[in-house]
Amino acid sequence: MYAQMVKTDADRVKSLDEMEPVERAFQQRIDAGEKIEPKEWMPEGYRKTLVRQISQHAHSEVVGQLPEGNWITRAPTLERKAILLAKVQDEAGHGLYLYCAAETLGVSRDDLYEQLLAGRAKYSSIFNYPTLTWADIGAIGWLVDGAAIMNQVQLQKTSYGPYSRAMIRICKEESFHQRQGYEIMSVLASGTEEQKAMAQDALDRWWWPSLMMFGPNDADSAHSAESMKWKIKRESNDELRQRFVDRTVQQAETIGLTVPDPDLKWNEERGHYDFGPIDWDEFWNVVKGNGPCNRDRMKARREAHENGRWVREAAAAHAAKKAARKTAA
Ligand code: BYC
Repeated sequence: MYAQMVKTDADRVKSLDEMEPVERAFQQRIDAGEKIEPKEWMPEGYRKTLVRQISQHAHSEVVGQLPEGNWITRAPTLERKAILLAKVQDEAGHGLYLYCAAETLGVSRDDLYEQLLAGRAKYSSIFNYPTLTWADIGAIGWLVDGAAIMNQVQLQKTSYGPYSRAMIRICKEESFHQRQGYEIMSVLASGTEEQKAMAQDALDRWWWPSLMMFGPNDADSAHSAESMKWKIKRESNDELRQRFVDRTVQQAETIGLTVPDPDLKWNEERGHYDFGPIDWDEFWNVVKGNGPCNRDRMKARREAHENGRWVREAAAAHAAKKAARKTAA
C-alpha cells in the first residue's frame, strides 16, 4: 500500500554537469573517497540527511536500552546480569557518541531530545516490541544487534568523518553484543524442551521485525538514491537485509532452531536465500507510533528525562560557578 504512495529522491539526484561548481567539487571529493569534516562546505541536503539519520540512530540507541533494561533485575545468573548491564551501558554510550556527531552539524542535543520526547523524531521500529521472556534477550543480541551490525559495518566507511569514526567503536561493541545473544540462544536451544521452546518462540516473534530494521525495499526507500550518491549509505537496504538473512539462517540451523518463514529456500542460481514477503503495513504502523510498545517507550523516556532534571540542573549550576570563579581570578 505504502509502496504506491512513496516519493523517492531518485529524480532529485543531479549529474555532475547539472551541479554548481562548489557542489561539483564537493561531489568529486566524495567520489574520490575523501571524508567530509565538520567545518567544510557541504550541500544543505547532505547536512540535513546526516542530522536526520544520525539523530534517529542516536535515539534508537537510547530507546533501545528499554526492552533489555526490563530484564536486568531478572537475569537468570549474576554473570548474565553483569553482562546485560554492561551491554545496556554500551547502548547509552553509543547514543552519546552519535549525539556528539550530530552536534558537529550545528544542531543542539537539547533540540534533538526535545524532538524525541515530543514524539516528532523517529527511532528504530524494532524497539517497539515487548521482551516477554529471557530468550528475548538472546534474540535481541543475536538478531537485533546482528541486523544493526550488518548495517553499521558499511557506515564505518560513510563519507562524514565524525559519523564514520563513531561507527568504528560502535561496531566493535555491537559484534560482542551479537555473540553474547547468540550464546544465550545456543544455551537455551540445547537445554530442556521448555528452554528450547522458549528460544524458538523468541525467534518466531523477533525474526520479521528484525528484517524490517533495514528499512523499506530499495524501490520504496525515500532517501536511498541521494544517500548513496553522497556515500552516506554505502549499501542498500535490500542488499544488507539479504546478507543478514543468508548469515542468520545458517546460524539458526547450527543451533537447531527454525526460521519462521515457509517461503525460505536456498536459491542456487542467485547464491542467496529467497524469503517470504515482509508485512510492510505492520512496519509503517509501528513507525507511525502504533506498535505494541510505542506509548510505553515514550512514557519511560519522558519520565527518565524528568527524573534526571535535577542532575542536569546541578551540573549546569556547578559549571556556571566554576566559570564565574575562573573569570574572577
Ligand atoms: N524504523 O528512505 P529510507 C542499535 C524510516 S539501534 C523506523 O530507507 P534511510 C541497537 C526512515 O527514517 C539500530 N523508521 O531511510 C540499539 C525514513 O523516515 P524519515 C538503529 C525507519 O534513512 C540498542 C523512512 O523510513 N540503526 O543498533 O535512507 C540495542 C524511509 O526510509 C526504519 C540505525 O539507525 C526503521 N527500521 O534508511 C540493540 C542505523 N527504516 O526520516 C541495537 C543508521 C526506515 O524520512 N540508519 N525508517 O521520516 C540507517 O542506516 C538508515 O537510516 C536506515 C533507513 C537504513 C535505517
